[in-house]
Amino acid sequence: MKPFLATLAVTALAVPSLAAAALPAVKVTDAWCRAAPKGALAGGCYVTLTASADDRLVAVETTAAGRAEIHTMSMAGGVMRMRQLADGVALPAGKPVALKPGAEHLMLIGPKIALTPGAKVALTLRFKSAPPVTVTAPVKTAPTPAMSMPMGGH
Ligand SMILES: [Cu+2]
Repeated sequence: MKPFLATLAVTALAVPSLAAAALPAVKVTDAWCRAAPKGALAGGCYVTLTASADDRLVAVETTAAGRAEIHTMSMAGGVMRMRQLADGVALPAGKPVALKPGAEHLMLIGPKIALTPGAKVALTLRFKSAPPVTVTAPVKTAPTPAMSMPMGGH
């Protein structure tokens, strides 16, 4: 059976156009990172994700920080709390999912660059099904006044 399977694999690679049409994809728009004071221990980044088929954002990577995590923010007993989403964010087919301040967001832990307006942060987003997407998120000051939040104001 082995030679037969190998032939199949080669055939599949030889017709990338057919394979590409069926591949799920996630469109990433409106990527930005919130400006943070010099020496901040963490910073938030935000994107809008639109998946072509049901998918899930499972990880984020960047060279601009020690590591990056997917967080959610919620109110618990009148206190704003943030926690890491171990299983990521669900992306229903065709529905734009906005990661935004006060809700789901990407968190840069230990930024290696100054998060000042005009700086750029390259983010690689990994999905359950779709291939990874790398975007460049400009650093901007928040469009709305920053809410007071625990864990260092991010
Ligand atoms: Cu966070």
